[in-house]
Amino acid sequence: MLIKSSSSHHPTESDLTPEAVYQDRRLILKGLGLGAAGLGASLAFPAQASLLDLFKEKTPAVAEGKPLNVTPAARPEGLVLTPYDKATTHNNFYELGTDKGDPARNAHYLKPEPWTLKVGGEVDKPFTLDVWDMINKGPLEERIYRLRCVEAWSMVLPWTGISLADLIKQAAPNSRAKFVAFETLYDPQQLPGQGSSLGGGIDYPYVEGLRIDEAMHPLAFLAVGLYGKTLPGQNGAPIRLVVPWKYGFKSIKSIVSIKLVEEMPPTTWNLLASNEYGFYANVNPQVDHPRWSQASERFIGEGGIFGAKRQPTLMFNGYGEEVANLYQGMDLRKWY
Ligand SMILES: Nc1nc2c(c(=O)[nH]1)N[C@H]1C(S)=C(S)[C@@H](COP(=O)(O)O)O[C@H]1N2
Ligand SMILES: [Mo]
Repeated sequence: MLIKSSSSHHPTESDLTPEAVYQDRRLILKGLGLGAAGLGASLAFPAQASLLDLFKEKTPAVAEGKPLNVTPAARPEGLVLTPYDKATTHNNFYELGTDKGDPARNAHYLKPEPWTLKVGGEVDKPFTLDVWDMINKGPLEERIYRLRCVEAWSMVLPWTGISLADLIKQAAPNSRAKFVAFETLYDPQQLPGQGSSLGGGIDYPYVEGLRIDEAMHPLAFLAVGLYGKTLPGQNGAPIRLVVPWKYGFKSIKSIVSIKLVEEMPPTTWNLLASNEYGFYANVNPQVDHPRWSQASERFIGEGGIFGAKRQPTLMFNGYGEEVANLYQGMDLRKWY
């Protein structure tokens, strides 16, 4: 039996600070500290008044996507899905604001149509994908995946999309291709947080990466839809990565570039705080975040995050049988 006494544990801020604050990644960002500034994040910024007004104008609206041509996946027994309205109003997309409701409020700035995605780097056949052509032609498939944010909340979502490996294979990677680097659109007109402190002071564009064997794993997915409809802006329209065994920040949104590279590419949250966010970021209940435990999570269902029941976090977010072999012989404490 596992008995956790608080004294045997390193002292965590959870004993002193409300959960919403201590699991707040914004606290490490430039211009923010513990206390009032952290709580009133966007208001505490000396932001341009006009832009701030724009941001507060609209209340978070539930997104309306266009129906996609996809056969629904079987609903797995015993897994409750996060409702569409929760999945589209509780988001992390800092380029559209750092509060959970900001991305839904500000998604109207993002114009996902038309959209091109470049696939290149260490490949024999680089190409530019017309994303809407791909969406319209299909075939698309639906996958129901768990999503576990590093902030210790989780969802279960039905994504529509294509396998990442299938797309990468079309570019014919050469023998120097060891990693895959992903990049979000850079356009402060469409992603206003990129041009002001409302984006948390992060250096944009948001970048992410995978080792090539991770990227080629059959579970790695490029989503173009949610609940059988086109992806809302706040969820990363029109195309975003979904890597279900890793913390949510690996699942980069609104991507314009996929580049095969030789060296491990830089990744946004690792650049910001390398002691808190590693390159691998595999969901691991045994390796705590320096500021909070990763042993359990709040599942966002009908009731939203407040009052949501805690449930144990699963190794590799429940996908260990499929992916554990990718990390054989690696010390997952070191390679967090
Ligand atoms: N470009 C970009 N991609 C991003 C983020 C972001 O801020 N910018 N946030 C990440 C984080 S922390 C999470 S948990 C997921 C959230 O996806 P969702 O809002 O669709 O649930 O998106 C990830 N992708
Ligand atoms: Mo996240």
